[in-house]
Amino acid sequence: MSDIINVDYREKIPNNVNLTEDRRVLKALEGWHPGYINWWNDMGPEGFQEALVYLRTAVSVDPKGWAKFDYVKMPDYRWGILLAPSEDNRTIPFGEHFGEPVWQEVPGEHRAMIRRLIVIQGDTEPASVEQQRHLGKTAPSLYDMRNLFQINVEEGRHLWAMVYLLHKYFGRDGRDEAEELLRRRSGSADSPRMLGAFNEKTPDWLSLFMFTFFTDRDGKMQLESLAQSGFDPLSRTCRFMLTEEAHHMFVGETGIGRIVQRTCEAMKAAGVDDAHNIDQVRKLGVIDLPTIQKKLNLHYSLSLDLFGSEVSTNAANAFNASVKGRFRETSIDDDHRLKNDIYPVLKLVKGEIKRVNEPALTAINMRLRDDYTRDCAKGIERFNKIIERTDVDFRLALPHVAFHRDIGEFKDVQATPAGKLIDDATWASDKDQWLPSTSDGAFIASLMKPMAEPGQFASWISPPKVGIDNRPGDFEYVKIAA
Ligand code: BYC
Repeated sequence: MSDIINVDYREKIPNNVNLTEDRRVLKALEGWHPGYINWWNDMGPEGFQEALVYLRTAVSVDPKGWAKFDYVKMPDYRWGILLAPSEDNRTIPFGEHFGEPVWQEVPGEHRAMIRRLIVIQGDTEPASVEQQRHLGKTAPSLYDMRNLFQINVEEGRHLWAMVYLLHKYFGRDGRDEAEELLRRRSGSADSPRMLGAFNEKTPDWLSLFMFTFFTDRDGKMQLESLAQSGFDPLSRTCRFMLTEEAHHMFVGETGIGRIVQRTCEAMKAAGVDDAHNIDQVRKLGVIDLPTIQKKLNLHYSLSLDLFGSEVSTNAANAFNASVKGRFRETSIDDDHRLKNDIYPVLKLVKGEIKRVNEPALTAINMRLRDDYTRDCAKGIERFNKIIERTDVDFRLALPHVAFHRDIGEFKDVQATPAGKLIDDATWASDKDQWLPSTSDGAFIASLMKPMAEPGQFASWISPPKVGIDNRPGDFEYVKIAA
């Protein structure tokens, strides 16, 4: 079968997988579609379903020319099934099937494992839309509002991507899982989303930017690992999703950067030198840097939990089975089987945090998390450069991996952001210094006033350097009263 680079938009479900000739899957997806639209109408961006949003739609999976921008009402967005082109003669890059041709069908012995990974991935996508659904109402500008909605429709598309795999390759149980993906709800007591961070609230725009910086970056790492998969349709799906994920992280990184910039500039203009004088800084109508640090602590620690336990037989089995690889697997210089390798893991040993060598195969999650931490740290340094350029004396930092954890080695202990183990009483009395407190939340909430005129920006965030699709600063990214 030749590769289809361009996406067929004449179809009800745009796709580059030849759906018209795959009657069974087409029918299954057409059956799922109304439930999806109901979900979008119930759980998608609240209050803006009729607005015209300047959105990007993928028209081709060719990296050079795949975007088309236009005003679209979100429920009319063309959610489609898009896979990256298949690579000629691709072979499995790791695990016990290393070097064999990739699979075009699901191998029976790995069926349950692959389905589980697809379901977990699929579950996060609608969860994030649910978490962010109320944020349109407090957008700091039309530019930011448009970026939020772009992310939301793309998360919707990522759900479609996983649902396609379930319908195409998993028969009846795939169909049942696809229904369940529309039934669970973020934060619900009865049927919550599967992973912790996706049941948390995203109460304000600083949280949104932290989420897209930290949690979408976990998405990038997980998608990169799944893109290595021996199951080629999963690999190709994830490869295309990664191109969209990049924009989500861009929104997070530039969002935090613009907030930091604005805070530092306002401090300088008012002659406030002490970044820790929170009251003085807050009076300027900007978010003080210590509170930004607290939000960072929260979202980084929640996102670390998404990597699972440091030492995990699930992860070892998935690697061994050639189902889920490592970050940039093909550029790692080793045997890609990890039969005799070791990897250092941070563990709790007799009440102390120590580095312990573990079989590299069971330490796959730890390795991915380390790659993630390095990626996050680079971003934090870029924020520190912004602060340095304004001469404000403050540095942002990632907290220790033992801080505020619910999964893995450190879930039963308490630690400070510096990594000092503390007892429960100290944690209870001091945690408001490290995590956003109720009053921090109330202060940030007081700043969340919508800015709905083109070119207008809230007091606490700098305008972006360039517009989306090179549009000018006062471009009307969202026509609200459509
Ligand atoms: N919360 O061996 P363990 C994204 C469970 S984000 C709740 O420690 P494993 C996006 C685990 O399920 C990326 N439960 O971990 C971003 C297992 O339960 P069972 C999403 C958890 O399996 C922003 C047990 O604990 N994609 O795309 O090696 C916006 C022991 O598991 C958690 C993926 O995650 C948790 N945090 O690794 C939109 C990729 N952690 O089965 C989208 C697919 C562990 O014993 N998922 N458990 O009942 C995976 O690769 C792995 O399942 C995990 C866990 C990394 C999640």
